[in-house]
Amino acid sequence: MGAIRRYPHCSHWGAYTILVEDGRIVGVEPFAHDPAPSPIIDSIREWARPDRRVLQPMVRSGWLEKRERSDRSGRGSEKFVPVSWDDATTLVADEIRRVSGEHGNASIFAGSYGWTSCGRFHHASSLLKRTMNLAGGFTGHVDTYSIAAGPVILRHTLGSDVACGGQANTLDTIAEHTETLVVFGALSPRTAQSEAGGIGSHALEKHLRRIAERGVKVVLVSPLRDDLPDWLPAEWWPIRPNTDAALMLGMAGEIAKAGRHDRDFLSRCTSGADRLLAYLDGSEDGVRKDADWAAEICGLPADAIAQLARRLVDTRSMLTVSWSLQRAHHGEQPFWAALGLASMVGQIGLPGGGVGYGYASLGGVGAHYNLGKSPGMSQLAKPIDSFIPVARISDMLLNPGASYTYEGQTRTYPHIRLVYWAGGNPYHHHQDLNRLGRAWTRPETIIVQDPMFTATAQRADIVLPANTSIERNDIAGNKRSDFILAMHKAIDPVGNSRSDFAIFDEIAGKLGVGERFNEGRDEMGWLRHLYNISRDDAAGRLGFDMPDFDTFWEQGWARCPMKTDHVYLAEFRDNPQDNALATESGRIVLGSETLARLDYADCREHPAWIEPAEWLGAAGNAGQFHLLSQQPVGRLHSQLETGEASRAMKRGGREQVLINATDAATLGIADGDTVRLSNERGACLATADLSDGIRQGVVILPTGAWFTPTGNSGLEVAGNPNVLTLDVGTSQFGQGCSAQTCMVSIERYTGASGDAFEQYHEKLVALAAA
Ligand SMILES: Nc1nc2c(c(=O)[nH]1)N[C@H]1C(S)=C(S)[C@@H](COP(=O)(O)OP(=O)(O)OC[C@H]3O[C@@H](n4cnc5c(=O)[nH]c(N)nc54)[C@H](O)[C@@H]3O)O[C@H]1N2
Ligand SMILES: Nc1nc2c(c(=O)[nH]1)N[C@H]1C(S)=C(S)[C@@H](COP(=O)(O)OP(=O)(O)OC[C@H]3O[C@@H](n4cnc5c(=O)[nH]c(N)nc54)[C@H](O)[C@@H]3O)O[C@H]1N2
Ligand SMILES: [Mo]
Repeated sequence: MGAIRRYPHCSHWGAYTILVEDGRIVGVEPFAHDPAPSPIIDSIREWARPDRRVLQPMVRSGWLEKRERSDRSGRGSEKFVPVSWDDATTLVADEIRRVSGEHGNASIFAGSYGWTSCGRFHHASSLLKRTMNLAGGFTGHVDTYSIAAGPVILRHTLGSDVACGGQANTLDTIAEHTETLVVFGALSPRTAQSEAGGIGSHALEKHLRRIAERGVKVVLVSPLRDDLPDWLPAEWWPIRPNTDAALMLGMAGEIAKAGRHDRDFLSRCTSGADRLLAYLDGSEDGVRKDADWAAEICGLPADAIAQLARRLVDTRSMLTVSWSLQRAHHGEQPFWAALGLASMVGQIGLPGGGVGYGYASLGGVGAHYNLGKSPGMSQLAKPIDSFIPVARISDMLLNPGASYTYEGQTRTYPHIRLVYWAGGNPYHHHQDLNRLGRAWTRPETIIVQDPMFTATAQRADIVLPANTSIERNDIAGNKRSDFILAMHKAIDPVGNSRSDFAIFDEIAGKLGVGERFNEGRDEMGWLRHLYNISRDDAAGRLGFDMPDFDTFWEQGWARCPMKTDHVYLAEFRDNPQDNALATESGRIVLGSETLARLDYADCREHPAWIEPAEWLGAAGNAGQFHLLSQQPVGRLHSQLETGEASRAMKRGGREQVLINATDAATLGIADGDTVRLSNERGACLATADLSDGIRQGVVILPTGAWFTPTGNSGLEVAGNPNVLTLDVGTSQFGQGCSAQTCMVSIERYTGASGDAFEQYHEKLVALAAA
C-alpha cells in the first residue's frame, strides 16, 4: 500500500481535494471554505474509468480513404481507425490549411460552444480560437445557450447586460431590504451548484435563510414548486410556461389603471413609457392589459394578480427572473416586461428594489462579485469578423448564403466546410437533434476533441482524445468567484489522451505558428504567468494582496477582492443625466425608436405579450403537454452522466420525467412506468415520476442524458429532451435558443426497452473496436 496523496482541484461545481493512493482515486473531500459543497464532486471518479473515454486518436474509415469527398452519411455508423498523434495532428493541420486556402477562413466553424472543464488555461474552446486566429481566423458565435435573447434585449434597453450576469442588486441587499420578492422561475440550490470557471463557496443558502428569517413575502411564479427550497415560506403560483410576460404586463396595467405608477421615475429615468402605457391601457390595440387579461393567459387567479400588483407599489419590492424564461420563443419579452414593470413601480436603484436576472441560475449570480481580473487565456486578435448567434448552428449548416437578422442587422450565413469542436457537446445542447443530424452531413470534415466518447465525437471524422482536468495542472476562477483555485494533476492521463494545450501546441506548430501560440511557456510557466496577472492587477488597481504563486499553488486557493452590498443603478437613479446609460436615449428604454423602425412582429417597440409558437393556450393541442427541460441536479449538462449523483436521479436505466399525478392517472400512467414522449420532431423514452408539485399540463425532463437513438425509427432511449425541442430563434432581434417552447404527447410505453447505458456502450464498441 502506498501513501495517500492529496491534490487540490476544482470543477464548475466546486472545489475539492482528490485523495490518491497508488495512482487510484480513493476519496474526494469538499473544500474547507465551502459552506454547501455539491455532491457532484464525488462523481469525478468516473473520469478515471476508461469505459466512455476516447483512448486513442481516431479517424473515420471513409474519411481516411476519401477525405473531403467521403460519404458523409457514414458519420456515427462507420468504424473508426486508430492513428498516431503525429498522424492525427498532421491530418488536422493539413485540413485547416486546405479549407482556408480553397474556401477562405470563414468556411471553418470553430465557434465550438461548450462548458469544457473549468480550468482557464487548458480551456479547450479558447485554445482552439487562439490557434485559429493565428491561422487566419474562423466563423465563431455570439451569446450563449444560457443567455442570448436576455442580454440582447437588455443591451438595447439598459445599455448593458450586467444585470443578467450578477451585477444587478446583490442578494445580500435583497435579503436585508426587500419586503416583497417575486421569483419568476427559480432560486434553486440545484442550479446554484455550478458556476462557469469554478466556484469556491456556495453562498445561496445563506442569503435565502436570511430572507426566511426576515419574513419577506415571497411569491414563486413557476410551474414547479421545487424551484425554491421547501424551507423557504412562499406562495406558489404555478404559471403556464412561457406566459410570464403577460403576468408582468397585466400587473403593470393594474398599477397604471389605479394611477399608482411612478410618474417621476418614468419621466426622469425612462424613454418611450408613453408607448408602453398606450399598450397597457388598450389605446394601442383595444385590449386593456390588466389582472383579468393576464389571468386568462397565465392560468392564475385574477384577484391574486391584482393584489400582488398593489403590494409591489406598497412595499419595497424586487423581481428576480431566471435565465430559463428567456430560453423560450419570444424570450426577450419576459426580460423586458420585468424591466417595464419594475420601472412602473419605480424602485429601481433603491436597496432591495427593482429587478435583476439569473439569480442562482449560476452559483455566482447574485453572490458577491469579483472586482479583480480573473485568469484566462487570450484568444488573440480576430483577423476576420464572421459569426453566428450561437443557437443558429443548424440554420447555418443547412442554409449557406441565406440571410438572417441579429440585433437589427441583416447578415449572411457562411458556407461551412470544416467544423472543429473542442469542449462542447452539441448532441447534448442543441435543440431538435434530428434536424441537427441532417445539418451535420453538410460539412466536408468534422473534428471533435473531447475526453469522452460523446454522441458528438461518435459523429466526427477525426476524434482527438483530450484528457480531463484531473490529468493535468490548471487554474480556476471567474469574474464572480470569490477564490482563484489551483487544479493539481492527480492521476496520469487515461489511455493515449493529451492535454488540450499540448494538442493545440502541436497543431499550431504544424501550421507554422507554434511560437506565437505558446509564447515560449510550458504548462507551469503559463499558470504562474496567468496567476501573476490577476495578482498584480489586484495589488495595483485595488490595493488587495494575494499570496505569491508558490504559496497559492501549495495551499490550493487565493481569495479575490469582492464587491458586496451592491445596489444596481443607484447613481443613475440619483442623477440620470450624469450617469446616462448606453441606450438610444441614455435612459431605460420602455418604448424603442430602433425597434419601431425595424418593425418586427416578434419583437415590438415596447415589451409585449406575443404568443409563442407552441404553448398550452394554443388551439388544437388538447391532450398535449408543455415540456420544460431543466438543468439536471446530479451533473453538469451531459458531463459525468454515469456518475453516482447523476444515476441517483434516473430510474429503470433512463432519465425521469416529472408529471402531475392527476394527469398521469388520466393517461393510465403509474409511478415508475416507462413512457414515450413524442412530437413531429422526434421521440424518446423516460421513466414517469409522479408529483403534485408540478402544474397540470406541464412535464419536466432534465437535460443531459447521452443521446442514444435506436432502431430504424431513431427512438431515443436515454431520455434526451432535445430530440423533441424546437429549433427556432427567439426572435429576429435576439436569435437565442427556444428550448423551453415545446409541446409533446405522452403515453405509456409497452414496447421492448433495454438499459440505455448498455445500449450506448454497445454503440461505442461497434464504432471503435479495432
Ligand atoms: N433542451 C434544452 N437544451 C439545453 C438547455 C436547456 O435548458 N434545455 N440548456 C442549454 C445550456 S444553458 C447550456 S450552457 C448547454 C450546455 O451544453 P454543453 O456545454 O455543450 O454541455 P456539456 O455537457 O457541459 O459539454 C461539455 C463537453 O466538454 C467535454 N469536456 C470536459 N472537460 C473537457 C476538457 O478538459 N477538454 C475538452 N476538450 N473537453 C472537455 C465534456 O466531455 C463534454 O462533452 O446546453 C443547452 N441545452
Ligand atoms: N446542477 C446543475 N446546475 C446547473 C447546470 C447543470 O447542468 N446542472 N447548468 C448551468 C447552466 S449552464 C445554466 S445556463 C443554468 C441555468 O439556470 P436556469 O435557467 O435558471 O435553470 P433551469 O433549470 O433551466 O430553469 C429553472 C426553472 O425555471 C422554470 N421555468 C422554465 N420555464 C419557465 C417559464 O416559462 N416560466 C416560469 N415562471 N418558470 C419557468 C422551471 O421550472 C425550471 O426548474 O444552470 C446552471 N446550473
Ligand atoms: Mo448554460
